[in-house]
Amino acid sequence: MTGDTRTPVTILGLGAMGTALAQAYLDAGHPTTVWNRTAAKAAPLVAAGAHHAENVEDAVAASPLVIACLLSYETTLAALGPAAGAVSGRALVTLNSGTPSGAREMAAWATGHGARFLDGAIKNVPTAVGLPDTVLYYSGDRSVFDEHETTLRVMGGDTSYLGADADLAALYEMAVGGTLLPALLGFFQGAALVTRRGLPATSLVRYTAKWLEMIISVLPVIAEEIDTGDYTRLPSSVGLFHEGIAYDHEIGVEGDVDIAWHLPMHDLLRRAVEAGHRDHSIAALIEVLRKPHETA
Ligand code: FVH
Repeated sequence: MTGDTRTPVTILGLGAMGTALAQAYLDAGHPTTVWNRTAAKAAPLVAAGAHHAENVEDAVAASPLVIACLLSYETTLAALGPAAGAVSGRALVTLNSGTPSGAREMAAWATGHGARFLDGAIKNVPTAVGLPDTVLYYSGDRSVFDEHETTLRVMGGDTSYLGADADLAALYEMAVGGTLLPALLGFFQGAALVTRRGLPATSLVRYTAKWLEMIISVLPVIAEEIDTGDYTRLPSSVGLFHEGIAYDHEIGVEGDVDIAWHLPMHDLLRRAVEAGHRDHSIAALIEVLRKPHETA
């Protein structure tokens, strides 16, 4: 295949992620148009062969596939405003973080102006763009995914379509992303403890990585317990974690670290015990985390 036969792509937003996406398309030989609010950020990509559009309307008009990677749905809507007349008939893909309601608003704007809309999420860092196992998932207009799947895979090989509801990708983006900060905080607490003892944080990595692998190994069982409401399979009970509350407080004092981030989790554990889940698997915490549906 020659470069001429590859789908022209426009990238809107040249932050860390948008720049990596544009570079991936240039590397893959796609005619690539770029636009950014702060135009100076386009210079390295132009030097690498990208076409720089002076305004967002020209950027949208330049390609059948327009990929926006701005900060949020709000900033994407604001940036695309002047291009409202140009999006009709084009495939518009958004790749920012945000909530499902933001995705629905974005989808309503895009389809209301005649665009074929696909929302997506990239679950990795900019340096992982283009790698075979980099995860991206999409939802919305299936025809956009089917028509441009090969082109979308340039951004990451582990690419999938979740469904026709435009807000599904944002739902999964938030649902998967929720693990990140608690997991990192756990590592930071461990690093605070060992560095206070004069040991390097790097000495933890091997063991924490194994611990994370263990968590990965039990996720399927935990998920099945949640889906069935039968919290009897995983042999790690709410009661066991409840006992551990005391250790968190003790290590906070002994290691001189702030354990305040544990307190809401301790509260969940206490409420789960009060609700009768002491002998249930830790997956039963979802019963106190998930608020009851309000009836209208
Ligand atoms: N970077 C990462 O590791 C994560 C990985 C997972 C997914 N996220 C999400 O991707 C979106 C973009 O992230 P980013 O890393 O590219 O973000 P920045 O480097 O901060 O660039 C932000 C771009 O958005 C433009 N922008 C912001 N506000 C406006 C606005 N009002 N109008 C027009 N453009 C706007 C900004 O333009 P400028 O400041 O350069 O002029 C950048 O192009 C994000 O949702 C992550 O959560 C990345």
